[in-house]
Amino acid sequence: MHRMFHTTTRRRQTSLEGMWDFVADPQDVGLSEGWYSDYPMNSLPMWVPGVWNTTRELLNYEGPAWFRTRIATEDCMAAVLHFAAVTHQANVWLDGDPLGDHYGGFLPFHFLIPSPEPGTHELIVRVDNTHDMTTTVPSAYLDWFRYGGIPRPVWLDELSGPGYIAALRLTPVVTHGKAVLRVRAELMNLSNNVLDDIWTLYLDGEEVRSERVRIESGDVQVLLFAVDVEDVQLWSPKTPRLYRARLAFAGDDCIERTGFREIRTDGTRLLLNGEPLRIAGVNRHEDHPDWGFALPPHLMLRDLELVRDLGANSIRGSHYPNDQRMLDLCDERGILFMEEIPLWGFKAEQLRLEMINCRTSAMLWAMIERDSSHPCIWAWSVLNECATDTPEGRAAVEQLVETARDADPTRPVTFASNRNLQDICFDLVDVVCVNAYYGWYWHDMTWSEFLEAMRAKVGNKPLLVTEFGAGAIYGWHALEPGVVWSEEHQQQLLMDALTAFTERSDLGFYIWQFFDTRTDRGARALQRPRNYNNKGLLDEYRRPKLSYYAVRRLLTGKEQPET
Ligand code: ADA
Repeated sequence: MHRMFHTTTRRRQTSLEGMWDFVADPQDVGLSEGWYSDYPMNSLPMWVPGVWNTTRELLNYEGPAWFRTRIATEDCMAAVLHFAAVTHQANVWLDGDPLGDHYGGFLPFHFLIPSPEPGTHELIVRVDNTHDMTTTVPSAYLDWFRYGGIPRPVWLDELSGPGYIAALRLTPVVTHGKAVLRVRAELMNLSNNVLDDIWTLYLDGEEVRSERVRIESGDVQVLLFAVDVEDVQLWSPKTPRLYRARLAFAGDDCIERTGFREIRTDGTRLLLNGEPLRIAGVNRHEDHPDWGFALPPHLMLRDLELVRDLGANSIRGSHYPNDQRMLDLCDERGILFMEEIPLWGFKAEQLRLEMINCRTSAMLWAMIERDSSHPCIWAWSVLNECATDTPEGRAAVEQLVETARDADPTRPVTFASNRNLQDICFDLVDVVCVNAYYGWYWHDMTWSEFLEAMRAKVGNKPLLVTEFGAGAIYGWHALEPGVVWSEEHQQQLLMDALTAFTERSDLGFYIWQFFDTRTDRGARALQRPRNYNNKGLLDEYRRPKLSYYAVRRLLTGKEQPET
């Protein structure tokens, strides 16, 4: 399932999860040799959704690769082929004909296939995970692994028509306890005749709005409206009340889920439903040694159980739009989420490039379009550790913040800086986020001095330390203090930071990071033993280090279990 709930009652939905055929194309000859209609014989089996890097001989493969599967359609008016994510460039053919392409490794896309012939069809996808310094987002400079593949679900919807709901976007808004659901939908007429029919929106099974529309053959009608939700039950971490919205139109329907809560800033504070909210969170990559970033839902759930056990109330989905099922689970469990686009570590000269600007704005728009219904998302983050101490950085932040506010005026917008006291963009955002590694990379100030200086710079705005941490190799111990990579030293540095944070009432935080993650072998390989970023509270198999228990004690008062 591509979500944690059923998304339709009308469409015939087929998951394309399974073993697909796979051929790597290191010489990049597939396009000129026409592999889209003449697929090579020497294929390997490859699990979808998955990344090819979990196949031993392909661990470090970067470049184009070709996937193939077969899909079966019955008699229908149209079919829609959905990809929840392909990393990073996808070109898609059906029976040798191009369906289209998409760039952006963490966001969904789909193709409408009008009146497909009943029977079996050959689906071929060319995937390219090449990273470079001038056109791709993320770039080739990274501190996570360059996985490639089709890491999230692929599925086919068959439509009986004549109506097709081509898009449904919900934005829940609460102001002073009054709830409104903003709806944007696209209705299409698939038939050859004029369609004169009624659409209806249901909330938790009750009809809340219905209207007649008249749509010419092949045309699309955009619906844009808001409905008041009376006697709303608010979503909160303690009572994560969700509502089910169903839009029905002329033989089609779409189901989405949402929750109503108010999130706003008030001076240095964040308020959730009018109550002060203190973020105590963890940074989490989508990563596991056996799955890369194609985590199956039961592992997402397990991670969330550990977040809960730790006593954290939020996840920063560093550093890209997460699988939507993870957000569904956070909605259900009342875990807040900060979501980000993968604009990571870009320098001024890269931020000047037209291609980068276009791609990042498109990603930000698409992320918000996909996720505005999720009550767990409390902030959009537009970048991480870019040159926000330069005019190019400022121009990029200006453009991205404007895009985010246009796409969703209801949530705070932020970015994560490591330019900190030199940053020139904090006035552009609602919440200031800084990454700082005192005691690990940095030694020029104490935490208290840094936080004091940051507060003076930022003034009357919420301030979060979105990253801080230290590395430790799981199971590596030292009696003496200060031994780098020991669990004891990591614990000491994290506690030093958290003690300084808890002395202040005006600060939220996200620990870097929840568990160890496989990382790039590039520039920083010598600072990354095992080719892992070892700053996890847990190791990559989610085995706890001393820091896990120390943070848990601080956040929940719970002691380390006796073994
Ligand atoms: C940065 C970056 C993280 C990670 C971290 C580290 O702050 O945002 O992705 O690379 O540093 O471990 O050094």
